[in-house]
Amino acid sequence: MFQIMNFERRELSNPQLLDLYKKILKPRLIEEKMLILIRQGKVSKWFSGIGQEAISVGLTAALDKDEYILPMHRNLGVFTTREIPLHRLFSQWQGKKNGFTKGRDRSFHFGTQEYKIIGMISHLGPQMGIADGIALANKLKRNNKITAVFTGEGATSEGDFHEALNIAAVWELPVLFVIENNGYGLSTPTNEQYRCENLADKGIGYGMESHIVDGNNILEVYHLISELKLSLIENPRPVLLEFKTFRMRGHEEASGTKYVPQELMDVWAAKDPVENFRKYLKATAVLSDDVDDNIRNEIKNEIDTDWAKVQEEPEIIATLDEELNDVYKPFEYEEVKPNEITENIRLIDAISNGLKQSMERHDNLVIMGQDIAEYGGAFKITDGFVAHFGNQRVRNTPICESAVVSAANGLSINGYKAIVEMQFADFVSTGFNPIVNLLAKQHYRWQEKSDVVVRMPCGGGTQAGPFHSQTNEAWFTKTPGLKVVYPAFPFDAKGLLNTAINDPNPVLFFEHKQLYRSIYQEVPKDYYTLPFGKAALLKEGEEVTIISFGAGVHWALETLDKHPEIKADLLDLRTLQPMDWDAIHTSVKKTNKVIILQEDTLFGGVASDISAMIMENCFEYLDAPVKRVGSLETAIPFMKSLEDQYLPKNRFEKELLTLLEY
Ligand SMILES: Cc1ncc(C[n+]2csc(CCOP(=O)(O)OP(=O)(O)O)c2C)c(N)n1
Repeated sequence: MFQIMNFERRELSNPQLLDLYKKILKPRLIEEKMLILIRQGKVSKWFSGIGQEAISVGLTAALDKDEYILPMHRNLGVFTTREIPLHRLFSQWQGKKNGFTKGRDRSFHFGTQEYKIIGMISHLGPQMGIADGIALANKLKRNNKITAVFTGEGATSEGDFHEALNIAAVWELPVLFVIENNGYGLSTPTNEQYRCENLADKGIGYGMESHIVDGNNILEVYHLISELKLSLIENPRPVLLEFKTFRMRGHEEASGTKYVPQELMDVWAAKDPVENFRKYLKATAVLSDDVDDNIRNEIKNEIDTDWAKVQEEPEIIATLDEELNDVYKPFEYEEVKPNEITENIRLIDAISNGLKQSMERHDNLVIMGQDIAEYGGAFKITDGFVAHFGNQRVRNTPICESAVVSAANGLSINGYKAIVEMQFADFVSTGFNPIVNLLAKQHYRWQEKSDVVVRMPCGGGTQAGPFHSQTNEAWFTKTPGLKVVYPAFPFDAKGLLNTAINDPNPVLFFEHKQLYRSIYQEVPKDYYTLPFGKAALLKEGEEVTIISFGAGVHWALETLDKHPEIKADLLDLRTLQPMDWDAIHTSVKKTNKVIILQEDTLFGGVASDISAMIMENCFEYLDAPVKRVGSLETAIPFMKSLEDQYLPKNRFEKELLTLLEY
């Protein structure tokens, strides 16, 4: 009933062929068991890779064990071919502790450094950018390793696909981009997904070699990947591979296949990758019936034993400590004291200075951003860096924030530290997904750090209009897993940036553009660090607490200069996540009145949460309602008169005086 496909063994010995057979049979038998368990209600969700195993298995078998593979939700064969003990996989799927995510993420949504497999986040596309970063790290290490990343044909419609392929092409990264074209993205057939004849045709648009491969023929897959592996070592480059295959079951088990024409199912059933390979091995006398039976029984026993073992593992018990402690990777802050030799420099110089000294300190630190290399960046912060550190570590990127942030995460996974400079903080929106979903959640999900700093030139007052003036810290303070730093002075900026770079967690580092060249301070010439989570008490007084950060601190200082009679505590928060709640509570308990000044629009901003925390913790100390002052609830306008009205600077004085009179 199965057609014999054209298998070519080339130099493969009988034991090698049998080994490949065992490898392709294993995921199939596991899946067959899973299908039974689903019917018994013992497994809830299952994304089947039946019919697609030759790709996962053939590719993984051809790569070295220490070469990173980034699979998707149908690539069980990658995990089994890397020989992850089955009970660990089962634990993962059952949400038990011996899995890879402590019950925090399901199915194949995990990574493991032990097996050099980096699993997906649900958003599909970011995988490809991570692969770029991993491959870049390999290239910088000159270790001759290649990286393979999987995607379905559906996810090739995502911008991340384009961005990642483009970066890989421009940077000549040794990445295999593996498209498993299985006919459907959930219920969407390929003709509603893309218009070119073959997805491999897109390679030409990226200046990239591409191949169309029979994804159901394990030997074709294995030989091609083996050849490419050698070829990529000789000539590092990305290659686009379109594997033609078919999804034989529903998108996931519950969703069925009603929309798939039966004749299509029949055609592809005849091309079953496991059955055809078995037929070939039997026809060529490599595999006998007895040996086949033994192999099957052995795998089935392993599955049953490991499944039984996992049933005995206890269910996860939720504890607050364990959950909260895993959001961030523990970071041992190393204090490097500022030395006394200082220079009077601007905020922008302090940032540049800190960056440079951190680049010297960490030879695994890579900076990426648009126009940051020879041009020195939009604000010239990295001017001269290429001459000093070379263009491998100071990298111009194409305009593609999403894949660059994902690549930064890939660098981190493969032993580097990464800084991404947003040209303007506003443009982080096109890199938002990987920041809040990938970087922020990675440590909590599978205990892997994301050693990335995203630098954010932000803020208004420069008449730059709605898309070059925003201060969007609240987009990120909302998301557990991110740290958010927002200095107002050169001294703080340099010390906090150095700490941000040392910290293995993802940090959003806000740099106010209007302060860049207007604020001077004596700043130590040498390297030093400052701790996160410590507000600075800039002024002390008993009447009122003023809480602010960034440009707001300077507006508050101006107001206090104008009103020397006001006796205020002025707290500059410096970091928003972590927040120095102790400093806030201590001051409020002393002054009994509080006003919070933020540059962002009010609703949903940091001031609102500070206000709520004060209400909850200091209510009985308050002599007046907590006052928040922020920008108008509009986009930030361009013309000066409009921008002046929008920003809270001019309203702050009035609100402060009103509060004092309450
Ligand atoms: C950004 C995003 N949009 C939508 C989804 C929902 N979704 C999950 S898988 C999937 C289909 C993916 O199709 P394809 O890439 O071809 O992979 P396949 O499932 O066929 O292997 C969709 C729409 C998602 N996970 N992420």
